[in-house]
Amino acid sequence: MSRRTGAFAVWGEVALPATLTVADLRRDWAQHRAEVVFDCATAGPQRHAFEGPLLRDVVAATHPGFDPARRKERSRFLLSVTGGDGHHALLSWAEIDSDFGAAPVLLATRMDGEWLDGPGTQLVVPSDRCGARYVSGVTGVWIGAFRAPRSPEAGVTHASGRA
Ligand SMILES: Nc1nc2c(c(=O)[nH]1)N[C@H]1C(S)=C(S)[C@@H](COP(=O)(O)O)O[C@H]1N2
Ligand SMILES: [Mo]
Repeated sequence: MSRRTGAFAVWGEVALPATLTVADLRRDWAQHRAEVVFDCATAGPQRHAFEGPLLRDVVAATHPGFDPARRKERSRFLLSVTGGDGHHALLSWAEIDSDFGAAPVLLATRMDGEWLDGPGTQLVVPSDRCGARYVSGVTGVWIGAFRAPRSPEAGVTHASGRA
């Protein structure tokens, strides 16, 4: 069966994976507005007005596998946002976490007054100068901890404790 139009998965190291539509994004979370300008190497600068919930609010509802009280643990998580055409971009959880970068990244429900129910939600990264992470037609948002490869230097142990 093909996915519902505009539906996307929120999955990974989460307790409550979800399949959401643009209608869900509009109904279940506070909507924010962002007027943005981003540059594209091929198409030049573009200006758009987006509305939608904060990515961090939507992902938090799936209960990512970190202790919300432990900032150091949260700082190890990454997100990968994928479009239907295979384009995908990474963010770090710390970029959008209100205790770290607090970037107001959106999953848009509307662009320039047009609803995105048909094309699907679009990632909006107002702090980016380049348009590459404005992933459109989002089909998946993955979140999980990044585990660095072992250092070639022997005997390096992992730090622990509170940040
Ligand atoms: N799904 C998807 N989203 C994407 C891209 C893409 O190739 N696929 N290109 C990105 C780039 S490079 C830019 S500049 C912006 C705007 O691209 P557009 O002018 O093609 O909409 O969309 C971004 N979002
Ligand atoms: Mo671009």
